[in-house]
Amino acid sequence: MKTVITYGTFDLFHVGHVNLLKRAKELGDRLIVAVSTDEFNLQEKGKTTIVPYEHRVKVLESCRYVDMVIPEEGWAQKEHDIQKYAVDVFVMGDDWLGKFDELKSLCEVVYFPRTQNISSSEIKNALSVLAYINKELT
Ligand code: C2G
Repeated sequence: MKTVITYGTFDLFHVGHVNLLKRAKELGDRLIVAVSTDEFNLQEKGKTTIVPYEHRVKVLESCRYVDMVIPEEGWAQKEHDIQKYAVDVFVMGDDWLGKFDELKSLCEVVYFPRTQNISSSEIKNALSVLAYINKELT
């Protein structure tokens, strides 16, 4: 069985995430997704999410391309995960191009092109503009 793994926040789940997960699953038989915990996002990425960790896990578990969801609690867990789950392929979007090449000694590393014109932060910004307009109009 060929195992693929990818990591991310997956806040405000959108088509860019779906495209990545679909492509990742097409590389193997089993796709594991490591979802950043709220603590990891805040402490290590300096970002807060709209959707809490538990809900982001449930959304990913409902995705047809995802076979297993595990927590991402730190930058350094990837090597351990690759060995623990006998991972064959590590996948990320190309906004991370080259950042995880050290994992090439453990498994194949693939960076897929990001889906253009969609991101969780763009959705967040749009929502805050709408909330502002709504507040001004009422
Ligand atoms: N992605 C994409 N196209 C988009 C948006 C995101 O292909 N329009 C990809 C990203 O490249 C990433 C995955 O979807 O591979 C998840 O994106 P994020 O939730 O933004 O992940 P990030 O916060 O970058 O966390 O250890 C790795 C980090 O946890 C990655």
